[in-house]
Amino acid sequence: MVVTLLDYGAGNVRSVRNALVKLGHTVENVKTPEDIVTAEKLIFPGVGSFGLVMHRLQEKGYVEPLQRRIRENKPFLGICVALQALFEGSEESPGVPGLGIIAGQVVRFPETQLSVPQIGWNGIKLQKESKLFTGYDNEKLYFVHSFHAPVCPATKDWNLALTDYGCEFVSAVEKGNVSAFQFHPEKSGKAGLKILHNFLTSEKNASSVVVNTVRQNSKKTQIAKRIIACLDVRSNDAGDLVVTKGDQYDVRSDGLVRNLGKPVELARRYYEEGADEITFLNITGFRDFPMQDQPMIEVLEKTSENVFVPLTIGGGIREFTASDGTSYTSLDVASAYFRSGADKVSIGSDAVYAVLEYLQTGKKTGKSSIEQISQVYGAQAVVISVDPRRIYVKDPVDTGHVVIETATPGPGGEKYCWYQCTVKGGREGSDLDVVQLVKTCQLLGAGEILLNCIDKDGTNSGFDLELIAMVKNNVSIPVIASSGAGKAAHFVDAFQHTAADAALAAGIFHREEVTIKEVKEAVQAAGVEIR
Ligand code: 1PR
Repeated sequence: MVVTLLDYGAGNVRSVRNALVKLGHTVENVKTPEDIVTAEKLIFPGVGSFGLVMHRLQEKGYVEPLQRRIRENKPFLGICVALQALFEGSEESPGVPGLGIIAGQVVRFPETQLSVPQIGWNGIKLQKESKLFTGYDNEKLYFVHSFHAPVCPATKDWNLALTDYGCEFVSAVEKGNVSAFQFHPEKSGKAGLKILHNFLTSEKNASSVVVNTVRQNSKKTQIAKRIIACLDVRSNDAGDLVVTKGDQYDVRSDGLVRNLGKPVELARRYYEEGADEITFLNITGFRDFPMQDQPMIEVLEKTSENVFVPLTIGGGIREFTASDGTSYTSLDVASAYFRSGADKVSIGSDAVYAVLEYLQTGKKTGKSSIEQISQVYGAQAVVISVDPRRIYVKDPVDTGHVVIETATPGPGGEKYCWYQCTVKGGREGSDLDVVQLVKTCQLLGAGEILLNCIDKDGTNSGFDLELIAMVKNNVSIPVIASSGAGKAAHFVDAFQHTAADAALAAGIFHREEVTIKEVKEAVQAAGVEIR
């Protein structure tokens, strides 16, 4: 079948396109407003903020045709912000009118104990029978958003599924042939592909009236803790792009860069084994300019053809002037990655520079990579990769930094330490501590923290729980625990002793010491919610 995609050039719609191709369909883009009305099946993947989406639709003259298509009950599927766009407006972009199909306003998640944005795999409670969920077996689906459609009388006829995250919100709507999901089916693994398949193959509903038989699961849904596989990528001495792995960031063994496999193949293996997310870090990105480093773009393009869980890319997200004088903003670099299949970008060194600049003036410039990318793609697309190392001190006073008393004393028996932020893969230190960094990054618009630890990296000795707990206490955005996992029990520790939202590992997975399945079994056996 020919599926029409409403791609207005805002971000990663490659994943939706790839999912449709994988399901055997041909994808065409909307080229004129008329295409919106005449398309047989229309998919609208919303990317970016509510205001940005509506602005682009207005600009291209798509608002009226969309309203008409929906009024005429022609097959329509909206994803993420596209569900929100069906409403009259959103707290995210006050004063910007939505499509106005459903009465009411989209609102921000309440400040609770839970991290905002909601990033991860959550359940749904189906409210009525729907062909879209034929064969669906209560699997968790992937969500990433800070704003949601509240359950209210105006949504009653539309509610297809509800989800709990601090409050109950509308996670899917359907009326006749018009449907929209807050979750991302194209990023929800095999369960998501099945739902997309159902949308594409279901016959048209003759009328917009639906049978309102409440079906199943009214049990509260819970977000799962995520298990992430990380691939540190760089060129080896023969010039091949390889997955490598360091010990405390030293990736050479006997003078040569360790080679643990090919990025695209390894990523696919981890997807098949049940990884909730895959992260690629171009670890020499501070040196090589990524826009000229085509292999990383290619890695993303190829990976996203077969991997239907979220992909993060880090390394070299910063502004750059090439030798021919062409200037690239960090937004240009990030956009190239989003277009190639990334869902999130991870900023390392440049976040440290941005925070140092902010702390000097106390003023946002709007020009940092964090601000620029967050503004266009939303906070949830901006991860900060932190590379801290412990600085031990005998006395906690007068360091000018947030110091903790540690259960692991330093080499001279020091009982206190602070965490110094580094740049260029730990090659240079800074006078910034990890708490200053993460708090300021959140203020500048970051949506998630990937918390490495140089002291722990590659040691197999377990995560630095003191570091993770401290960072978690200082931000409300999700935190990914990273560095040091050596066995499944270490993941259990991370989730039982800290409030980490996800845990990431590299070495143990690459060396096949522990599988993702074993990690998940151990975590689940400990009573932690898992996918
Ligand atoms: O500074 O924006 O160009 O980004 C560079 C990125 O590359 C940063 O995210 C930085 O963490 C990463 N990086 C730079 N050098 C290295 C290195 O290893 N020499 N890798 C490096 C950092 C850390 C983790 C690792 C975990 C888990 N890798 O991501 O995968 O520690 O490892 P484990 O489970 O084996 O212990 P920029």
